[in-house]
Amino acid sequence: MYLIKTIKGDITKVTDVQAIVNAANNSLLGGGGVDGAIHRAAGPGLLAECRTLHGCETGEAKITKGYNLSCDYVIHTVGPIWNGGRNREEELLANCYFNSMKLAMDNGIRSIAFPSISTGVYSFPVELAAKIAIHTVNRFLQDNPDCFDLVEWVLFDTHTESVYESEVDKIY
Ligand code: AR6
Repeated sequence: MYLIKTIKGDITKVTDVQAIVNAANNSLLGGGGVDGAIHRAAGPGLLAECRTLHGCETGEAKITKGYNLSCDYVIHTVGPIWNGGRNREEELLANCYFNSMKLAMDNGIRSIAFPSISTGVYSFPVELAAKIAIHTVNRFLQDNPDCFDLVEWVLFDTHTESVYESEVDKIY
């Protein structure tokens, strides 16, 4: 069986997962927000490996090593920029979660931490993002029940944490 949980905190400080997910941009060459924090904590080796990946399409995911982070891997995914829901943003956000989980599973990763993809600089509404996140991951886990031990969301602020927590409560 697997556990799904939410915690409030800094995803770069998490020590109980094999992979953390980065909310990156199409270049995969770093930025602000959680992306900047992950690159700072991982060190220059991460950027060097990212340069070899030649970017990432929105909704897709790519994997690197974790360098100075305590996790073994970073999965980089690119969330959609919110534009009022007119540009397939919901489907693209679901793709981020599905493709990150698939990439983790294919690499034998059994524990993974996500941030709240797209709800910072990219302005996706938090309530809708949380529903899509929890629903997509829960469905993936139901379809692949023996592949994961732990999926957690590490949320930076109290409001975001309470929104994700209430979505997780709905599935139990
Ligand atoms: N740990 C966990 N969550 C964090 C951390 C952290 N250390 N730092 C910020 N957050 P954002 P996006 C939260 O803007 O909306 C970057 O420049 C933050 O409070 O990081 O997907 C990329 O390069 C928010 O709840 O990601 C892209 O250009 C959530 O992480 C762009 O931002 C996501 O906010 C991506 O925008």
